[in-house]
Amino acid sequence: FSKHGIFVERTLALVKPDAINKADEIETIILKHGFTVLEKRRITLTAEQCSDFYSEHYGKKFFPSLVAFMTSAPVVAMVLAKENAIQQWRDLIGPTNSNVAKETHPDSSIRALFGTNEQKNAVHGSDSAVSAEREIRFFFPNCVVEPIPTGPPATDY
Ligand code: RTP
Ligand code: MG
Repeated sequence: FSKHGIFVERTLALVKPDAINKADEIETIILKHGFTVLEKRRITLTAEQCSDFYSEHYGKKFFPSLVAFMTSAPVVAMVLAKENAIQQWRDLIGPTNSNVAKETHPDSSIRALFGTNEQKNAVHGSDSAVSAEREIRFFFPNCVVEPIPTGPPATDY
């Protein structure tokens, strides 16, 4: 909370290349779950941009394949706002591996509904407040980071 009003948490969502043709359908689900889409852009990542975005995974066995996948077609990046948005969005997308998601959350998980396997899993979600801030800035460098004031401007006495 801030003196300016209620802080509504924000997170970064990506529709990944394997689900790019389902981006509108996925956005409809996002809105149905009470998120607000504050920002949206469609972009084809370069290998350099993707390596930077997923730098926490640099050196892992799946990294080269992840970069090839994520640069194979456009992604849709969105800033989502909602109370507890980071955890709420991670809950809605489900487990990383879409095959696991299909076992555990067959009807509700976006990764179960639109993904294929441990790599082609349809969507991304920031995993912490620090990641969310970094990832929002990555795609939307001009995005306002302060809480949005609600009500009349504060008066100083
Ligand atoms: P994301 O960052 O995309 O939201 O996914 P996540 O937190 O659930 O999973 P993370 O461990 O951060 O992995 C990032 C993405 O790398 C691909 N991946 N491939 N064993 C594999 O082949 C493997 N493991 C992960 C997935 O696309 C995963 O979402
Ligand atoms: Mg991750």
